[in-house]
Amino acid sequence: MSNSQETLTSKLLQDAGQVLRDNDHGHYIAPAKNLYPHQWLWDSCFTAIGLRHLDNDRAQQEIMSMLRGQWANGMVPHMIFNQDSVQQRDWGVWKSRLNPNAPEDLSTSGITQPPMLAEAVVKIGEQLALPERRTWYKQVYPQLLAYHQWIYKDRDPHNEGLALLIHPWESGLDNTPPWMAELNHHLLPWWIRAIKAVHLEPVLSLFRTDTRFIARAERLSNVEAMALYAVQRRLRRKHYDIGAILNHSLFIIEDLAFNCILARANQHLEAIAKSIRQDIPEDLQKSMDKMPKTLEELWDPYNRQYYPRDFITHKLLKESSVATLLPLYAGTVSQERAEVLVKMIENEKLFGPAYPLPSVPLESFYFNSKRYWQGPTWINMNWLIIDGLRRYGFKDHADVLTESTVEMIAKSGIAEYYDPLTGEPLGADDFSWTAALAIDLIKAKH
Ligand code: 2M8
Repeated sequence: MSNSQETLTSKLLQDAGQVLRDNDHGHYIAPAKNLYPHQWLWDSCFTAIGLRHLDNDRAQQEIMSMLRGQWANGMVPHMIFNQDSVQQRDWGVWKSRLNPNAPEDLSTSGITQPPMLAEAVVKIGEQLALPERRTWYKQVYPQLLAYHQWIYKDRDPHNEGLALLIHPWESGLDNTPPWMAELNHHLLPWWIRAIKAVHLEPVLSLFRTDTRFIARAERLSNVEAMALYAVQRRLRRKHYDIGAILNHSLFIIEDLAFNCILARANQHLEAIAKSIRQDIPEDLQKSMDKMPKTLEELWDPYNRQYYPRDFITHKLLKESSVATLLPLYAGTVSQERAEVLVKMIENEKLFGPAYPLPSVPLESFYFNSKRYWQGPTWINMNWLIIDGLRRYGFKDHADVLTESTVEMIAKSGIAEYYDPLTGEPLGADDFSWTAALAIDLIKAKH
């Protein structure tokens, strides 16, 4: 590493630490100021993964703080709301206590997010000597186990070995093309269709708060944003009860990103259980064992890539996104398949622009280098894919992607996402998981 690169890296480490301190609300670290004042599930996990290098106790606290929100049925909600009065509007929207499983003493959302918890628990454990690591594992295991049991019980009603999602927010890739294509083709509420038909979409801006903080071109379109709220309201009307939702909702997807992360989370859960000499309950083990085979059902032999699947029709939803590459992170696919995915990363027309990895391949109809999950490069996706590349033995690819990612952040600042063509920072400034994962990418490499 040259002297100037070393200076840039050490400046980035300092800035990243500062971002985490600035976004710290005491018991949790918010994703960013203004736009994201609450605690989000996978944000806290990614944040803890980086934070462990600075303060492992605080990283443990971040996980325990997220687990405060766990529902009585085991679900870990995707958000715990900031209790300040200014933020009341947000939890008023959810009214999660309509469901008897929701906690009494704090307000949460009524859906989940990708299960990154087990990964964060293991990464924190790596910082500890064996006896302390076991103590840490024992502390979190009951809640982690309950979460995985809930995933299979509530979200795999047909025992397929794949989890279903009921809202795009659960995928974490909010306006990702496969979900948006489904929404547009079949599921827009009549009032949004009517507004579209008479070209009155701009009026919808009046109902949005996110675009007060972030340029409109960098967020979801008005129709997408309103449609996602409409889906949330439908879930609220069903009191977030999965039985009632499955009876009525058509918007149910076996999401690729979520299931790849679940596959890896299962491996971690098994390792945690083994280390503290616990047996995974038989039902859960049976469900988890289905994973390598069922993930393979999402492979499309014609386009030679993985896709999410419609839960009801079992049709693959053939819109590509960065999730296509996440089977690398899952670690359950064959070396041959992994090589096909690596070729897609190398391809300049797909995932290989100047500042990879774009959240949608460049040749996709949906690609827009600035629009949220429809083109920009996101650091959490890079982190997951780098981790997968290493485990499949693509060390050079992992190193190159790590370097380009760290350089882009050092050059452009700690943003929520980046333009994959220019490296320009987009979305919120001083974004926590970008800061934390930059720290982890730098520290894990040296
Ligand atoms: C974004 O999602 C939230 C809704 O959950 C939003 O748009 O307000 C996504 O990028 C999601 O992955 C992330 O966890 C969240 C907070 O950073 O923001």
